[in-house]
Amino acid sequence: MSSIRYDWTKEEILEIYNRPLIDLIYEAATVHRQHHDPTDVQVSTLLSIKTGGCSEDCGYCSQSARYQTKVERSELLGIEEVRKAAKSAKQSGSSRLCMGAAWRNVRDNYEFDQVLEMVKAVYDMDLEVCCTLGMITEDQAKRLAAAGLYAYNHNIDTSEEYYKEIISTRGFEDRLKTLRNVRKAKLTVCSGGIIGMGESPEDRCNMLLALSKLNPHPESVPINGLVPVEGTPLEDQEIVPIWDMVRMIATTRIVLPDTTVRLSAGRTQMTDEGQALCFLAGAGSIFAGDKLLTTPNPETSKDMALFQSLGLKAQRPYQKGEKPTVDEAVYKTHSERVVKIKWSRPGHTIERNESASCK
Ligand code: SAM
Ligand code: DTB
Ligand code: SF4
Repeated sequence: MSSIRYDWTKEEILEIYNRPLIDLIYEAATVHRQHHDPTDVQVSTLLSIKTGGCSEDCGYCSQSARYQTKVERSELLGIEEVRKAAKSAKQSGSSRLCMGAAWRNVRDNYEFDQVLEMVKAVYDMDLEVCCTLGMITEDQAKRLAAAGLYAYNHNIDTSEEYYKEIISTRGFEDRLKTLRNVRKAKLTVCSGGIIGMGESPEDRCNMLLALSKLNPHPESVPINGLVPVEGTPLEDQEIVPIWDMVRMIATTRIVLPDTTVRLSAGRTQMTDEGQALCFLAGAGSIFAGDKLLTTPNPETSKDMALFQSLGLKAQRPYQKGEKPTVDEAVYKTHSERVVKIKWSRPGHTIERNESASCK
């Protein structure tokens, strides 16, 4: 059984990444079998609960307000729309619903209250609930946990060195800070990145090095192949070669043996045989459903046929951890919390102007 290491070096990871592919896949498949059931695949469905109009400038993103893409901005979804999406995700075999919002960070307002209600509603349907809402504070992470959240997705995206080429409106350290806040709330961490943005093999390995320094390692690491979106600065990037995707999945598998490696965006650009190699190299999870957040993904029926051919099965919820408990007292609404703070300042009394409030 390979050990869980937090002391990997750049050189070691790069040496793994550059091995002859045939040896690399063999070793990754061996590690995969030591730590996971290779026929078991965790399947998540994505739901964009707030689309477009984001203030950040992430160079790959269809949802940044800074680029002219075909994505239309929408308001936050209502609870019923979320329940409906969760029901259909469950019926199609997903064990997790991942709700994404095009936000730089979470603000303590009525919209966050609504997200907490969404989390609780999906939790009550016995699905694992994941959110990806941008940067969050420790308090916000704790309120999400109290509402029944199981995982928080926040990608480091690339190496610290290459990060500045892709995003200027927040730093690599900001991403790590949110991951620390997520851990303080005892949520499981989902953090990975994208390949195919013009980064070097060293950048890919340095991203894995940064993930390997997180203690404990993230429970889930998504490896996304860039989906070049018209209107974004990365619209003309070549589709990442399948061999790079397999190499990256295999290297992630070896460096983070206990982690679930998620074969994420970019699957519509791959053949069935290419995806089969990714599963062989240690991918243990996918996003299912014909849409990711704003870009296409393979049809569920196509994925099910692939699972059938490869002898894979979709994992049931909470196979890798306990169902969290809901703490009604902690995930109180913003207005309830604000009132509490306002009237509890020691030594400070506020006179109510009753006649004015009647007017
Ligand atoms: N706003 C939140 C954030 O940035 O954390 C959540 C949503 S964001 C769309 C989630 C992740 O999706 C990004 O960190 C990035 O890794 C991935 N992603 C976004 N656009 C992509 C694209 N065009 N191709 C591949 N991955 C993409
Ligand atoms: C992740 O790493 N990949 C997912 C999920 N986390 C939120 C998102 C992929 C988005 C692909 C581009 C889009 O559909 O907008
Ligand atoms: Fe906004 Fe997230 Fe897209 Fe960056 S990746 S522009 S933070 S939605």
